[in-house]
Amino acid sequence: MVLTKTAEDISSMRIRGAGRIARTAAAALQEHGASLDSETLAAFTHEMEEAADLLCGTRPTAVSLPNAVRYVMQGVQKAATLEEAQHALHDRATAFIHDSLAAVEKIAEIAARQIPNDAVIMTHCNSEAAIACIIRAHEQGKVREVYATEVRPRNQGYITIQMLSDAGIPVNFIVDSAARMFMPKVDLVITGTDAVTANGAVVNKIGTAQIALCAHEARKPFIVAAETYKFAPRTILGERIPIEWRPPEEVIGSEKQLPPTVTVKNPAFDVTPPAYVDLIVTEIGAFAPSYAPVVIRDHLGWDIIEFQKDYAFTHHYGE
Ligand code: RI2
Repeated sequence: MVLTKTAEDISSMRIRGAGRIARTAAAALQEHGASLDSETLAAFTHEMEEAADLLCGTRPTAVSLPNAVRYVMQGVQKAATLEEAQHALHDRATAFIHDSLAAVEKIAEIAARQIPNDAVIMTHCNSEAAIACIIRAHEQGKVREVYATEVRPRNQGYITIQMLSDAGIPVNFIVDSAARMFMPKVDLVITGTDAVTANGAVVNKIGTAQIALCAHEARKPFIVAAETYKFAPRTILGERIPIEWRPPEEVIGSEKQLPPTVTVKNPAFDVTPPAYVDLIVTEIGAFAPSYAPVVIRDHLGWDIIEFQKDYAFTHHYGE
């Protein structure tokens, strides 16, 4: 029950943000495992694998989700007894949630060193990792103001401006299409990410790529805050990150009738090429995007490629 509700909440974006989705999935697996009365290891593993499939099918782009599920499920899959599997599931979910929160803290600490005094920062969408960096720099007295975008169509920018305001940070709220106009006024851009590929491309909320392009044009650093579990192992094999397409109603509302020849296209994410990314800040350090394959090899492990199945995503709207 908790599992189904969690899956629905992630799908509908009541629970959103790549890190939060990952932690919520880990907690849902933990709760689900504790609620099962399976009598054998095989039955328990089967039920848990079904739960893992359900969660991984909710949203296709944020790789934090399958990475978290894989980490937790490895405890079940490597266990020799039912009791061992139950304990490993519990311990791994707890560890993932703890490590995820600790990673955000560490990223904030590392990124704050990259932020100059009296900084004007632009951010896009609502990323707990990116906001943690800005707040940490603010606590060090280094932030003059932030430009935060609206983030059509789901308006996650409203969450961002509330969080920044709660932290006492002056904010300029702008529509997405004003990013280029204000870019000359900012010192750097910081965003989060839903996935980093093996070649260092950053998959993030729609609109990120054009902001990165504007930053590149204006020679302003484009910095990405990314826990290591945002890196996508299967991209080592040349696989592409699927881009989630969401319903037209998010863009036009449910009441509006469109003219008959009009189709709404609503991709939720875009891909920023590594050439437009200056720095990726993780909990293990800050580096250029070209370091991405090393992170995948050393911090996620090649065996992750074996584990991940092809989770079919059925909610395609448009293409
Ligand atoms: P944190 C969000 O996706 C945004 O694209 C955000 O930049 C990214 O997750 C990372 O967020 P959505 O769930 O993990 O709003 O840094 O579609 O919070």
